Amino acid sequence: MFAPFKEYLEEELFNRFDLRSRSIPAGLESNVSARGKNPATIQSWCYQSEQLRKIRYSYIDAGETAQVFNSVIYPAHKYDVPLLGVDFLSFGKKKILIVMDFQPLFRDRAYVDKYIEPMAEIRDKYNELAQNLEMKFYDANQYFSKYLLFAKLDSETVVNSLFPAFQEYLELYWQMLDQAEPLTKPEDIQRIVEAQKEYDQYSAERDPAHGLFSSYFGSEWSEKFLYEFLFEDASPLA
Ligand code: BLA
Repeated sequence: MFAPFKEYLEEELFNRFDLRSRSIPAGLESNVSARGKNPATIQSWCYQSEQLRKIRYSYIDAGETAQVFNSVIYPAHKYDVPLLGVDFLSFGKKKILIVMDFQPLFRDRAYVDKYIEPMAEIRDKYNELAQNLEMKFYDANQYFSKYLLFAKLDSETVVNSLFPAFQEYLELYWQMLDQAEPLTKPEDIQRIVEAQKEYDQYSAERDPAHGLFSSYFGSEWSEKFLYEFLFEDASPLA
């Protein structure tokens, strides 16, 4: 279902950045579920470049039952650029939930004007992808922008509308990165270190996938996957 999105992202990354592999802790790169009647696999990839500190994406394939494409791109700490977040989930053909956003590290006016307002033009072309759904796990005012794509879709809309929107948001994201002025003062950079770390902590504590991971791969593996790979700067004890 979301394989073309993953392939498009990979092509873009490899064409635009000088990527190096970034290690994934042993045992977390992939897993196969031994449970249930539908075999489920999860596979993850992780890279870095000069501009991007951590690029990770994962694909869960449980056949008809579940397909998930999840990705977060973390800019280098010298950039205050938002994180790029993607969470596309399909549970059977009927239940498809998509989320994509430039996840803001700060909420002040200057930040929003610089990094969020430019999304408006694209967002306005894709009303069917922004449905004002209520968030149950997360707080919409933290680490989400007002121009996020958040919708329940059918598979036709995924192809006809989500795919072009995905391409346009990615293009804008690369542009923002290219135009970003690197911070030079240690205290400014430290502020980004902290903000990205808080994002990991917040996300690890609320991740709605915990139950899904646990049901397929067991709670021990899930806990490790969350705290040692997906959100590795979060502390399970904090
Ligand atoms: C919701 N994301 C979900 C749900 C699951 C996942 C199972 C609940 C779906 C439901 O309502 O039934 C799945 N999350 C995952 C998976 C991974 C993960 C598989 O981290 C990792 C491999 N989530 C993100 C990112 C964004 C995001 C980067 O990981 C930002 C774009 C958003 N996911 C997001 C939102 C919801 C969601 C906003 C709805 C949650 C809510 O209602 O509060």
